[in-house]
Amino acid sequence: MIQFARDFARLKHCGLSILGTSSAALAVTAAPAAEPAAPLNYFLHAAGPASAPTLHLDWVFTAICVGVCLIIALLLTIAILRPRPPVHPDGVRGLVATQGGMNWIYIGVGVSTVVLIAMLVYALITLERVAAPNDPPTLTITVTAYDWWWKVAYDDAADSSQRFVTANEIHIPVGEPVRVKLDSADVIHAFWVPTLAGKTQTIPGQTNEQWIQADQPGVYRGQCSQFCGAQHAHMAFEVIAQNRADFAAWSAQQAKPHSSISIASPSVAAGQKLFEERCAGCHTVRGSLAEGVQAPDLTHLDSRRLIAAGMLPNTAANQLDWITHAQQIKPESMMPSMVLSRDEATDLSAFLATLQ
Ligand code: HEC
Ligand SMILES: [Cu+2]
Repeated sequence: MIQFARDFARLKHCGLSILGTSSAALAVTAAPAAEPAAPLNYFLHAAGPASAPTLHLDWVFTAICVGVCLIIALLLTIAILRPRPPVHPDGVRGLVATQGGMNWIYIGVGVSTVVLIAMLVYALITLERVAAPNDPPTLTITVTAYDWWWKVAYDDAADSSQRFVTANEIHIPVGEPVRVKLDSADVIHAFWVPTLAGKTQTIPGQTNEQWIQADQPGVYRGQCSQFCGAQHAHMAFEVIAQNRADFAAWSAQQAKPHSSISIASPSVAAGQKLFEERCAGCHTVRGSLAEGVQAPDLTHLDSRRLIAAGMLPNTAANQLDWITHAQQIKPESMMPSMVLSRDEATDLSAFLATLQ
C-alpha cells in the first residue's frame, strides 16, 4: 500500500508537470552546458521500460481529454444552433423543452462513467508496470540530495575497495535495471530523470527507492523537481548509460584513490597542500588528507562532464572560475567564493588537473 501511495504520488507529479514543466527546466536548457533539444521532454520521449508505460498513458489520457473537449464543443454548437421551440401564445419565448432530453443525461453519464473507470484501470495497470522491473536490479546505488547537488554512492559492491562516491553524474550499464536508493541530507528534493522514470522525492530521515533503466547508451539529463531553495533550478545531474565493458572500466577507475605521487611537480605538491588546508573541510579527495563530506567528492573530478550540478562544462578555466566565484555563479550555494593569489590559483589548478 505504501508502495502504491508512493507510485501514485509519482504519477500524479508527472501528470501535473505537463502543465508546469517549470522555470527550472527552462533555466536548465538555457544553461551553457545544456544538452540539445529539450532533454527533459518526457511527453515525446521515453528511453526505458520505467518510463515508456507512463509515456503511453500520457498520450492516451491527452487524446481522451482532447476528444472530450471536441465532443462537448460539438454538442454545444448543435444546441446553440438548434431552432428554438415556437413562441408561446402569451408571447414568452419558451426555453424549456417539454419532453425528451433525458436520454442525453443517461447516455452521457453512462459513457463518462465507463471512460473514467477505463482510465482508472489503465492508470493502475501503468503504476503496476513501472513499480518494479521485470528482472531484479543488477546494481544498487545510493543518491543523496544536498542543497544543491547530488552525492552518488556506488556502495553495493561486496569488495569494499570497489565502493566509491562521486557527484552529479550517475553511470549505469545500458539495458539493465538499476535500483536507486534516495536520501536527503537537508530538505526535501525530488530525483527525476524524465526520459528514464517518474520522479521520487528524497526526504530527510527516510530512504525512498526507485529504479531506472536505459535502453540505449547515451546521456540523460536529470533535475531536482521539488523546490528546495535558491538554487533549486541549478540542481541538475546526468545519467550516462554505457555498455557493460565501459561501465566496468569507469567503475574501476572511480574506485581508485587519487595518486599524484607519480606525476608530482612542486606546483602539484603545493596545490595539494593548499587543497588540504583550504578545501578539505568540505571536500574529499581519496588518497589525500582531504576527507570532508559536505561537498562533492573530487577524487576523479576531471572525469565528469559538468560541474556545479550541471551548470558549467568541466574545463580547467571553469573550475577556477567556479572556485573563485562560486557565490556569483550560484548565489547562496554552500561553497564560498575562495580568495586565491595568482600563484595559489596556478598551483591549485595543477593539482586539480591530476584528479583524473
Ligand atoms: C564550506 C565548504 C566548501 C569549501 C571550503 C570548499 N568547497 Fe567546493 N564545493 C562545496 C559545495 C557545497 C559544492 C557543491 C556546490 C553546488 O554545486 O551547489 C562545491 C563544489 C565544488 C566543485 C564542483 C564539483 C562538482 O563536481 O560539481 C569544485 C571543483 C570545488 N568545489 C572545488 C573546491 C576547492 C578547490 C576548494 C578549496 C579552494 C573548495 N571547493 C572549497 C563546498 C565547499
Ligand atoms: Cu533540490
